[in-house]
Amino acid sequence: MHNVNENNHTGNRRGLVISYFGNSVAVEAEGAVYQCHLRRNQELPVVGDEVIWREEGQESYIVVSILPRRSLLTRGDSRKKAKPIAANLDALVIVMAPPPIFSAYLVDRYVAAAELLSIQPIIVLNKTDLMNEAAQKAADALLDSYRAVPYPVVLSSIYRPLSLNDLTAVLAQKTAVLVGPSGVGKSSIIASLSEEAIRVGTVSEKGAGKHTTTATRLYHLPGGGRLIDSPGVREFTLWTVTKEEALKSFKEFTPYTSACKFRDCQHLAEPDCAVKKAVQLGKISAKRYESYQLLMKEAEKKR
Ligand SMILES: Nc1nc2c(ncn2[C@@H]2O[C@H](COP(=O)(O)OP(=O)(O)OP(=O)(O)O)[C@@H](O)[C@H]2O)c(=O)[nH]1
Ligand SMILES: [Mg+2]
Ligand SMILES: [Zn+2]
Repeated sequence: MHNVNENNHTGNRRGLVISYFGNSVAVEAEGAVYQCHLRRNQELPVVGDEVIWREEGQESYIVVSILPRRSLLTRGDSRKKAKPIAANLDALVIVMAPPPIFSAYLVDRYVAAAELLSIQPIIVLNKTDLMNEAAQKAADALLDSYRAVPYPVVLSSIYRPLSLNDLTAVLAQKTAVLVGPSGVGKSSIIASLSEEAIRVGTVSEKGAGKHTTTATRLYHLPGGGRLIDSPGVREFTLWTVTKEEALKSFKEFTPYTSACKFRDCQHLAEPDCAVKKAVQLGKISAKRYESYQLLMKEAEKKR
């Protein structure tokens, strides 16, 4: 928070938003972090934003503007207003724990969000150390729906450090946000991958009990790449997905849709639907199709 180059104190500088506090943000620039205030009428920066900022008075900093965003992930809060979570993402890491926590529907909501933002969804099943052989088989069957699309699937446990290598490989040089229910191990995974996260104290010491994340924060990976930790989702309604969006976001349907009898087929009750036929033949996961039907039903209600 100190040592601003004296020659630069009137000049605009560029930085990366690593944390957000309501009326200020932490901006990282050339290895240092500056707490920058926000003006009342300015567009709010979010974690992952590249911003222009400057010093305004002694050790007082302000955000001047936000550089254009590559992507912006939002979620609906209780008032059904879109609430931004993070910007400039390349990947969405969807973290789950073994059943009964695992929710295919929630995974599919996130996958749809990633597809609509054109960012890479990665599905992580964490806490695999808690599963016996039978549970592992059942989990593998669930995950096959995603491998078939294909989406990257990683089985991990923070007690088996090697299991995180696949994740590190997929995330190299990328900016990714970890999302998923509270307690699945998002912060623990980040702490296993980033020394910086341990220093900041993103998780409590092993066995010291629960330490729920309350603020979104960005961490650097040692080999390049950035991981954003976010609070676990408590509400189930994440986004208002329209029918058009739901139709677009199941990308494994695409090779079949041109063979549907109706050009505007929604793959629900229509006759001669090639998507439904593919589901019956096991070429499209029945579980994924079930999520699709639920999303379409939800979209119908919101019209
Ligand atoms: N057995 C086991 N426990 C784990 C694993 N990963 C995390 N945990 C434990 O699960 C608990 C919750 O982990 P967190 O990392 O805080 O979970 P989170 O997803 O960040 O939760 P929120 O911040 O509330 O969203 C902690 O007690 C961790 O030690 C794992 O791979 N195996
Ligand atoms: Mg956490
Ligand atoms: Zn169809």
